[in-house]
Amino acid sequence: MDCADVCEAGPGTRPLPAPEGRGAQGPGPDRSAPPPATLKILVAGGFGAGKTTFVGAVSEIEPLCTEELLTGLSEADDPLEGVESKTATTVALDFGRITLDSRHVLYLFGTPGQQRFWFLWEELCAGALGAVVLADTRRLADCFPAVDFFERRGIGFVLAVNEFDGGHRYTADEVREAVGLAPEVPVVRCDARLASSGTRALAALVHHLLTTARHPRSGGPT
Ligand SMILES: Nc1nc2c(ncn2[C@@H]2O[C@H](COP(=O)(O)OP(=O)(O)O)[C@@H](O)[C@H]2O)c(=O)[nH]1
Ligand SMILES: [Mg+2]
Repeated sequence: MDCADVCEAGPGTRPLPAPEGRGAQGPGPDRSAPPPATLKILVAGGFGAGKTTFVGAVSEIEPLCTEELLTGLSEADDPLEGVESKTATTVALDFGRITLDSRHVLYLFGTPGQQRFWFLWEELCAGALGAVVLADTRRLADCFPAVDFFERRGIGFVLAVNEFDGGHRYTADEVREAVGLAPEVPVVRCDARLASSGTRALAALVHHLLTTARHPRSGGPT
């Protein structure tokens, strides 16, 4: 799979501004080389589905995340049923980076899961190549808003089932049916704590985007 294919597959690419500062004279980076293109991918899902964990595991930089400690007061807004071990909540978004090669840099944006932050989603999805929607099978319905959001905008996504300890293990087909996903949307298993597992989910997304770019469905988004 070639990153160049992904860049040509649709929106979500933008040249990075040329770096400033030292190196204008003498040896330095090859300035004749085009700046790397940025690819934007969103990581969405319900509260506690593992978005912050996912971005942190796969990012090559210390992820920028805006976590705050959960308090008794915040529980009214962020119910902890099913995720009682959660001690912090994302109050804006998570941000991480993966350099694919000298020409392509992937930026990951973890969308805030809480309903009160949905207004941010419109901004975040501008120019996005695609999305990973994390699903927690203990609270599967929490991923429905994200699935609806991307389906309505025709943004390609994969559903990554984050298998929490003690959660029931469903087959991909059972999850697909319960969520009402179109047959072409990939359902992948994932452990958001593991970089290798997150990378597999991202690879599945890229593969899906390439496939749909080459064989678009007739009718387009609804
Ligand atoms: N056992 C297990 N715990 C996870 C997994 N992914 C996330 N967690 C934990 O679940 C909690 C919620 O994850 P977080 O990333 O904050 O969820 P977010 O609200 O979607 O950002 C945290 O305590 C994580 O350590 C996973 O795949 N397996
Ligand atoms: Mg979070």
